[in-house]
Amino acid sequence: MKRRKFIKNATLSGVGLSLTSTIAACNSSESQKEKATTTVLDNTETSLPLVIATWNVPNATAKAYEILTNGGSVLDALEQGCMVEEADVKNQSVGKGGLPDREGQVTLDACIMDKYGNCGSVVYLQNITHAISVARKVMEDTPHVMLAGKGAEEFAITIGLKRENLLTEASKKNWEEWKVESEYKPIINIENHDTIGMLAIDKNGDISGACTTSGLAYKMNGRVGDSPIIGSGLFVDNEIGAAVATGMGEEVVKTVGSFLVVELMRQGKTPQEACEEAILRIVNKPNSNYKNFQVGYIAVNKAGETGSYSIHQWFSMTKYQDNKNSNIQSDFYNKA
Ligand code: SD4
Repeated sequence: MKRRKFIKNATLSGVGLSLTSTIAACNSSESQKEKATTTVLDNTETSLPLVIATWNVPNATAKAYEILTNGGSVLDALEQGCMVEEADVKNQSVGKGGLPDREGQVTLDACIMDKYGNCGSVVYLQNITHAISVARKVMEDTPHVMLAGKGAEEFAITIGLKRENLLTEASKKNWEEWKVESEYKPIINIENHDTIGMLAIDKNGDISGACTTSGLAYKMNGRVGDSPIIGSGLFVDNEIGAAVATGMGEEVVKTVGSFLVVELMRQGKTPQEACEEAILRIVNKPNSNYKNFQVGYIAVNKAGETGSYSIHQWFSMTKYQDNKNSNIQSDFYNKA
């Protein structure tokens, strides 16, 4: 019903796509999926702009949506949306207040990719809250794609960002408690509400994406995850769609997850089907110990259809569209 309304009321702006196909509503269980399946008539277009993000981050999507609806650029929307989470010290998987590595150092990874396929990223960035802004400037102002460590930090200073201590008292306390046992074990969904991957389509139908994180808590010093790796943590192809990952970065990197999701959409899969197949690539590996870690994907295609899927329950996607900000529980693999 809701889906029907969505399609009927769709704003006739943007991509000029003509669909004679079936849109399977995403992020729902099989039965919900069936109920919500609706045939879309020729010339029906999706309502734009549209913003989706990993986890429950309504303030971030609201910021991005506000910028897009006020005529701002999609890169401004993504950057400022991500900055909301980076600045929130209560969020312990991104920016200031992020949980540190084993040595007590907070190190950030981030990347951004635009509609032309340009991209920028930073890895092992310290003492700078807004890693996403640095990634954007790497893309826009340098001949490179990726800057790491000290070089990234020095570059951040040249673009006017300030050094600050990212280790808050709360995160320091958590780290000190962890040190008592020093047992490294990924905690499923510890990232909830925090690490942010965001995809947006502007009113012209152009897609871009961004991702920012402090990575896995208590990682080895020097460890870099999937989030700043173009193709793994994030991939955008403005002809097809975009995807972004969250969770155990090592597993995402091994399957070049976000690129895989986009390529599966290129082959005709819906965003939902593509996210599901990318998760299956991980869990169906021989000797996969998927029960011990979480991975989640969200994706959007050029028609504005979205999808999300994870290994375990409680992953969710925040979606802002048609002036409505909603958090949608993701369907998941491990129902045992
Ligand atoms: C990483 N993928 O560093 C990140 C962590 C993450 O939600 O996304 N957490 O592996």
